[in-house]
Formats: sequence, structure tokens, C-alpha cells
Amino acid sequence: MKNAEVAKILLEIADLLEVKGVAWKPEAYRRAARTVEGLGEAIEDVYTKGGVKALKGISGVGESIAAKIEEYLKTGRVRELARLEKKAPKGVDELLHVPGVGPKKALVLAKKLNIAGLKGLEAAAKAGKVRLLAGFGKKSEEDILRGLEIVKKGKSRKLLGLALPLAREFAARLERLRSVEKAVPAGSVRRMKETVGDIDVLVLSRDAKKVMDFFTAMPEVQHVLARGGTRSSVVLKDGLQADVRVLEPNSFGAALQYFTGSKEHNVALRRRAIMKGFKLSEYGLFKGKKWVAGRAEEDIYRKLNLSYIPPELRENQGEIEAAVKGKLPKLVERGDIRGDLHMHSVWSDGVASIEEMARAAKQRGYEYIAMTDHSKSERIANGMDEKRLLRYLEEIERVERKVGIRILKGSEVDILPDGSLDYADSVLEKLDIVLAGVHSRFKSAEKEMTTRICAAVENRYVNVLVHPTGRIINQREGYAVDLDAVMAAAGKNKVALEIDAYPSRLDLTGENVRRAIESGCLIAIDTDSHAVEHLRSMELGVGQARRGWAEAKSVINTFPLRKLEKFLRKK
Ligand code: DGT
Ligand code: CA
Ligand code: CA
Repeated sequence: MKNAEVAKILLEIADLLEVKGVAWKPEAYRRAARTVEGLGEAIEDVYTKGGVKALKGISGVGESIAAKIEEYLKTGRVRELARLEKKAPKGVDELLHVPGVGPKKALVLAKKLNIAGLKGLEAAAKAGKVRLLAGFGKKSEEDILRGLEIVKKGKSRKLLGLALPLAREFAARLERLRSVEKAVPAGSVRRMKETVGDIDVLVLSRDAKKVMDFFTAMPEVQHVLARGGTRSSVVLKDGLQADVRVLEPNSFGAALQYFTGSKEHNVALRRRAIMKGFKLSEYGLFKGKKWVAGRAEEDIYRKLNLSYIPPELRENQGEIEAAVKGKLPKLVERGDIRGDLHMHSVWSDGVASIEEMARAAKQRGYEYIAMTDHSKSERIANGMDEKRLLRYLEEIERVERKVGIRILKGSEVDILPDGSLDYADSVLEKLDIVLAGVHSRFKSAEKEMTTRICAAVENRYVNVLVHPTGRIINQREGYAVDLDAVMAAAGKNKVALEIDAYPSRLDLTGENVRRAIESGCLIAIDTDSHAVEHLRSMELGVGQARRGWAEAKSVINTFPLRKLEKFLRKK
């Protein structure tokens, strides 16, 4: 699948256009990159089947972007990118990836300090040279150093939304080999951790050599780190590492258990095995020298007198103790989800019409959705004033009748700096569902931010607090906020907290989900979709809910419509 490569090229073009000071085009390229990344189908297949026309059918991809994708798929390069690279000062695009450095600052840094790349920037900032530049200061120098830390972390850990489809794709391809009986993703991907260090795939096969040949020659492979008889490691073109291991039937389950981890869970499980007079390793469960179990993971947990522990819970956060007592939660599943409550359209910053979004949701089997475009203060996102909102609500009604899926009339309403909402109560009253979220002044002090969010949560029309921490993985830290206070207020005011399933968001994390539920809050798992293709992120959000021990009864979009509507009316 070349989707990640293509997305990367489009993002590079966007960055360089931005450095050049070109308006709006960078955003268009970024939007296209996001849809290509989340396409669910290999972009080269789309192209082979339908040519440029099919490429243009991808939301956000117009004439000129389609041409560039075609050029890349045909020739492996894009001339426009090379041209832009030649014109820009060297390494300036890399500077742009540091949170806190925009195109203007990147240019100044590159020209005035002659910095090419991140190492140079770090050295200059540490030497106190950055603060001396016009337009910079001590504070922006500190921001840059903090941003550099985030970038470094991002280089080593990639988004689950990138790794999961790849891991599945590799496993599926391997399973198509005649000599392969089974291929399964393990590691943090299987635990649905929001970021992953690498992809681990386990294979049951009698022909290890064939598997090694196939795996190391996949088109995504940039170079082979290690190749052995039964295991290999490769680095993929998007920088992710992938490991493959071939196993025997008698140890497949034991290895799957071992390589799924987490390490902390494994340590605790091994300790329990010893306590019960066994020895547990990646080869199996043994009594003395005698093999007792190892074909299937389930056998191992059973022999240790534990109920089966789902991968998402394996973090040694009390799951083994709960499994001893048979008291594991009955985790929410993708199939429990009846609708998506956070969706955008062309009415604000989405790329599809309400009708397209509704049809796609219906196709996924949803019973209901909420359309929730941005409110007026969200100017960059084309937020709606009251007048346009009214027309929006009419359009929702029309589409609801036409498509035949219940569409809740909603809005993603800005929480203004003073804690008030972007629409007056008399407007909010007209909506079936009100999402409230912070979209500005992320850097307020904790006390201020907490007061601001709690005030919004206390508004009688607010139903869901969206992306409650505001972090963007590898790009932006969450805002400083007292989550316990927010959770207490949300629980009291019948406001659900959102797991935003968008791949780079995934806040709340599992840990925070668990905290929220324990403090009496309900959860909403939404995709925050800006394109039809984004709807599939739902499973990433469900993964975080499961990591947070959530059962269906804690998730409002598993509710039948009537029950959901009752919750939204706060009665
Ligand atoms: P990642 O890749 O950093 O997102 O996290 P994991 O959990 O996938 O870690 P990885 O790929 O290093 O190893 C896969 C699993 O193998 C890990 O979850 C548990 C197991 N494992 C690896 N090294 C050790 C170890 O030293 N001790 C134990 N008990 N288990 C290990
Ligand atoms: Ca891993
Ligand atoms: Ca690994």
C-alpha cells in the first residue's frame, strides 16, 4: 500500500508551499493527504482500476493533486516537489515540523542562523541564539526546545491509525501464501495503543524461508535491518519498523501471548505461573520439562486459572487480579456502536456534503448520526453564523428524509476564553446535540482553562465535551487542565466526555477513560470525520475505550436512539 508514501509527498509539498507564503493551497494538500492516508484501499489499486478519474473521486483530491499522485505512482517522484525543494533554503521544511515554528519563523531561522535541520536548530536554541532574532524571544526559544522534544518522540513512535492497517495488510498478504497457516499482528498494535514503536507480526508456517523471502521483499520495505532463519526486521518507507517471526504450532499461542505484551503484563503473568508451579515462556507453559500448553493463548490463561484477558487490557493495571476473580469488564465492541456523533461537512471544514456523510454512515450500518459543523468563531474552519446555521438545520432535515437515517442536528460549538459558548442559549436550544470544545488559547494557565471548561460543561444545553485534553499526538501537548475537576463537573451535568477517534487525537487515552468512568461520566466515541474516509477511525476510538475498561453501558453512542435522545435532553 503506497498511501502513506503518497500522503508524505503531499504533506511535503504543502510545507514548502507554506514556506513560500502561498495561501490556502497548503491546506488543500494537507486535506488530500489526510484522506489518502485514511483511504482503506491501496491508492495504487484505485489508480489501476480507474485512472486519474478515480483519483479525483477521492474526497479532497482535485485535478492538480490527482496529477501529482499519478506522476508519483508512475515514476516514483513528483517534479513539482523537487522544484519547490530546490527553491527553498535547505532543511527549512524540517524546521516547519517543530511545534511553535510556522512558515515565517522557519524562513527566518533558516536564513539568519543558516540552520539546516533539527540538530542545528536544537544547538542554536540551546546556545541562546534563537531568542536574539527579531520576532523571537526567550519564550519562543523555550517553546521551540519543547517542540523539538515532541518531534523526537514522534520520530520513534507512530500513530496506531498508520500502523494498524499496515499490520493487518501484511498479515493478510502472508496468509495468502500457501505455506502459511496463520499470520497475526501482535505487540502494541494488538493492544491498540495509540502510538506504536514497531509492528510485530507472528506467522504459523512450515516454510520459514518462504516467509522471510516474501516479507523482506515487500514493496513498502525501505531496507532490511536483519534477516534470520525464523525472524526478520525491516524498516518501512514511512520510517516504521516491522518484525516478523515464524513459529511452530505448539508454541504459537505462547508466542502470541508473549509478543503481544505488554512487558509489564508478561512479568506479572510469569510471576503467577511460578506461583502455580509452572514456567511460562514464549515457547509455552511448562511443568518441569513437560509442555502443558502453548497452542492457543486461551489455554495458557485457562491453565493459570484466569479468565481470558483481552489484549487491550494487558498493561498490568489490575487485569490479572480481576481475571482471577472472573471480574473482567465485558468490554465495548465495535459492533455495539450504533452511530457517530461528531461529523463535519462542507458546511464548515469538511470535504463531503451532508448527504455523502449520511450515506456513508448508513452504509456502515449506523442507526443514527449527528452532523456537527463548526460554530461562528472558528473562522479558519469556515464556522457558521446563526443565519447559516438555520439553513444547515434545514438541509439536515432534507437529507434525513432522503437518505433514511436519523440525523441529529448538532454543532461543534467553541468554548470561548471566558467559558461562554459561541452561540446563545436561544440558538443552542434548537439543536438536538451540542458538542463543546476548546479551539483557541490552548496555552492558558491550568486554573483558567479548568474554570473555562467547567463553565461550558455547566451550560444546560451542552451534551458532549469534545477532545477533552486537546493533545495532538506528536504535534501538540494537551492543555493544562484539572481533568478530575472537569470529570466531576461533566458527571454531575450529564455531559459525556469524548474519545476523539481521529488518528492523531485519540484523547481521552485509555487511562483517562477509566478515570472518567470511575468518576461517574459517560463516554462518547466519535470520529470527528471531515471526510467519508475518516469514518473508519471508529475502531481506533473503540480501542481506547477498551483500554479504559469501558463497557457498552458507559458509551452513549451504543444506546438505542430513544435512550440517547433522553440522555441528550438531560431528563
Ligand atoms: P512498542 O513496539 O514500543 O509500541 O511496544 P510493544 O509492546 O509492541 O513492544 P516490542 O515491540 O518491543 O515487543 C513486543 C512484545 O514482546 C512486548 O509487548 C512484550 C514482549 N517483550 C519484548 N521484550 C521483552 C522483555 O524484555 N521482557 C518481556 N517480558 N517481554 C518482552
Ligand atoms: Ca511493537
Ligand atoms: Ca518488535
